[in-house]
Amino acid sequence: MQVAPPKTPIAFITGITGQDGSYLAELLLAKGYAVHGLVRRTSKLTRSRIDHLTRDPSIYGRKFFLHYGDLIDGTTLRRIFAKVNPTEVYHLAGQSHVGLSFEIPESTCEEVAMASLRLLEICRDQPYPVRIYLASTAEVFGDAAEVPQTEETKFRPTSPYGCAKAFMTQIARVYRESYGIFVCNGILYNHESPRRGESFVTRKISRTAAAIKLGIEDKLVLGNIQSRRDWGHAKDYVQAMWMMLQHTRADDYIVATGGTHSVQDFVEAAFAVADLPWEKYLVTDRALERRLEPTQLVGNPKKIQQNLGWRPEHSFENLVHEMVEADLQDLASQKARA
Ligand code: NAP
Ligand code: G4F
Repeated sequence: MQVAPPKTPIAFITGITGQDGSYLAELLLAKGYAVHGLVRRTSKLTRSRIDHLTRDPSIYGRKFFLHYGDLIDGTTLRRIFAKVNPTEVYHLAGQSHVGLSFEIPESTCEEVAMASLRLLEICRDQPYPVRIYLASTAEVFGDAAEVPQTEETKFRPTSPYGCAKAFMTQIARVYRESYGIFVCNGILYNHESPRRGESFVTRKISRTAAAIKLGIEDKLVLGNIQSRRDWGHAKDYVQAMWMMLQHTRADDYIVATGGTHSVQDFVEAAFAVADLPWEKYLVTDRALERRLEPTQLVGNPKKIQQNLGWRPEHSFENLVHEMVEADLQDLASQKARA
C-alpha cells in the first residue's frame, strides 16, 4: 500500500562528500529541502567539501543529516531509507576516475553498476513514490558513433567505468518502463569547479599552475594534451539534476555545453590566469596516457534546453579563472600557515 509523501521534500544524496554532492546539498538546502547524505567511515573526520555545513549548528542536525554507510552494504542502505523516507534520491556516489577504472575494474563495476541496481531495488520497495536521479556519463558513448551525441546515440564505452555506467543507465530504463519508477539518467559531460578532485586533469592543471606561481612546484606533468572534452561548471550541472526530478515525466537527458576544448587549451588558459608562460613548465609523459581514449565526446544539450529550460551560466574562461584563483588563494594561505 502506498502512503502520501511528506510535505517538506526530503532528499537523500549518495556521494555528498564529492564535488557534485556538496554543490547539490547547498542547492537543495537553499530550496528548503531536508537533506540527508551517505558518508563512508574514514580515519579522518574532515570532509572538506561539506565541513562548512556540518559546522553550522543552524543547519546540521536540523535540516542537514549524515548517515554512515557504503554502497556495497545493502542492509545499511535499506535501514537508512526506512529511517529517512526520501522523496528524492540523488545517486552520485561511486569510483569516478576513468583511468583508475583500468586498475580497479571489479570494485569500479561493483560500486557503479551493482550498487545502482541495489538502490533501484530499495526504491521499488518504498512506501510512497520516490524520484531517483542517477549519475550517468558521456563515457557511455566512448568510441562515439556520432558527433555530437544525443540521448539516442548508441553506447560504445571504452573503459571499465564506461561499461559499468552503461549497465546502470540501461537497467534504470528497464526499471522505469517495467515498474513505472520515476528514475532519470543524467548523461553528464565533464564538469569542473574549485572542488574538483585533484586527480582529474583540470584541477591538476589549476593547482599546479598556482603552485608554480607561488614557487612550490616547478613543472606540470601531463599525459595526452591533445585530448578534447566538453567542459562545463559543476554548479550549472547540479541545477540540471534537480530540474530533471521536478518534471512531470521521468526521462534521460544529456547535460553538456555543446563545445570542446583540448587539455592544452585548458593549460594555456590556466597559465594565462597565473601570468606564466605555459611552454616553459609543461612536460608530457606517455606513462600518464590511457590504454584507450574515447573519441570526440561532445554533447548536444538541445533536449534538456527545450524540455526543462536548462541553460549553463558559466563559460569555459570563467571556469578556468575561478579554479586558478581559488587554488592561488588556498595555496597562499597554506604557505602562510607553514
Ligand atoms: P567525486 O568527487 O569523485 O565524488 C564521488 C563520491 O562518491 C564521494 O562522495 C565518495 O565518497 C563517494 N563514494 C565513492 N565510493 C563510495 C562507496 N563505496 N560508498 C559510498 N560512497 C562512495 O565525483 P563527482 O565528480 O562529484 O561526480 C559525481 C557522480 O557523477 C559520480 O558518480 C561520477 O561518476 C558521475 N559523473 C561525474 C562527471 C564529472 O565530470 N564530474 C561527469 C559525469 C558523471 P568519499 O568522499 O568518501 O571518497
Ligand atoms: O580529467 P579526466 O581524468 O576526466 P575524464 O576521463 O574525461 O572523466 C571525467 O569525466 C567523465 C565524463 O565525461 C566522468 F564520467 C568521469 O567521472 C570524470 O569526471 O581526463 C580528461 C582528459 C583525458 O583524455 C585524459 O587522458 O585529460 C587527459 N589527461 C592528460 N593528462 C589527463 C592527464 N587526465 C588526468 N586525470 N591526469 C593527467 O595527468
